[in-house]
Amino acid sequence: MTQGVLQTYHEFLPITPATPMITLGEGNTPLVRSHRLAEQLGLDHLYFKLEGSNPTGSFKDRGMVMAVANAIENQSKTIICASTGNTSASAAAYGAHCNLSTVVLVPKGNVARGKIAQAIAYGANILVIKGNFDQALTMVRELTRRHPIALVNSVNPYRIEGQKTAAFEVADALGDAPDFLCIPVGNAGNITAYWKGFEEYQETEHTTHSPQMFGFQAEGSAPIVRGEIIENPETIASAIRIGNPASWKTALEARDESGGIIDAVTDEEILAAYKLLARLEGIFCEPASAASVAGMMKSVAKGLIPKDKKVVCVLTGSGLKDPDLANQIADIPLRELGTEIDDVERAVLSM
Ligand code: AN7
Repeated sequence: MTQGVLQTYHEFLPITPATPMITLGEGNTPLVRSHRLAEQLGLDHLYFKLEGSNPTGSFKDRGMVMAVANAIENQSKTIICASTGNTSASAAAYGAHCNLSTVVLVPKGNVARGKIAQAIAYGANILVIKGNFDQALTMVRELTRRHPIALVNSVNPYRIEGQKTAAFEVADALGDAPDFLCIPVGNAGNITAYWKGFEEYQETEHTTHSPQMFGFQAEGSAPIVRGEIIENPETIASAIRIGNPASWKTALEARDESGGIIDAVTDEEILAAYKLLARLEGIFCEPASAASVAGMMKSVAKGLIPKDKKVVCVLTGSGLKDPDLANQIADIPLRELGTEIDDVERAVLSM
């Protein structure tokens, strides 16, 4: 039976005798060695952490299971979040699993269709906000100050605690920490969580060092890179379309304490990486996730990542979340044929 992250890493988590040990099978995701992309780039040790393999298709489940367990421990009956999509899908799933009422605020027109479908399927109360993620987050923070509703965005420290387990898994799989950890940055909870995990693993002598943290924002939504709040963030990677990250300060700490960088990648670079991953590696991630690979490629080209180092790119969510995008940018024509074997044979042989 699957253990889940609460059981597996309980000694590192804020678990008490009253914490319900819930799980939907989150964590224990694959760390896949790059095959063709590494060869193309001349990298000796490139790996992908496939967080799309979590129960709702993103890394959010690691933090959500901890935050929801804590909400139950605190006798909450309702959980709430603002979301660019994945947090709402995850909250809705764990809310359903634990018989909580789940409320999600999502920005109108900028959430991938698969993520909305998940929130609907799991039975969440969905409020579509005529505003962006940052405005929705401000509202849920205020609402949870006014009412006894549990906030399950990553401003909730239990989310960070759960999400740091991904760093443990990476280190466990490699036998030590990698040299570089490339990760997309939106609200900056995940880079904060990975850094906390790597630091704790080094302190407890599970690893000998911690990686340089390389975080990547989308060019049109890069407040940390620019050093200022972006009022109207834009990017095709809707998951990281965030202009005022809640964990800004701890992202800078992760960068500076690890000797890393936080840089921006363009939508074109994100889409190029998204296609390469699918076509060269057989890995279909969502565009926000591809930002880590786009950033890794940029950093290799700049000489910031030496080719003999161990590099892990975190692929935060599944490509199936956003089927519209895959179809929009498709450059492989679909060919319609009848049931004449000769026609089909000709088509097959002409490929
Ligand atoms: C696939 O779901 O913010 O830097 O509301 O869905 O920890 O915010 C999602 C973020 C990267 C960025 N990749 O992580 C939300 C939300 C994917 C994501 C990020 C998100 P953070």
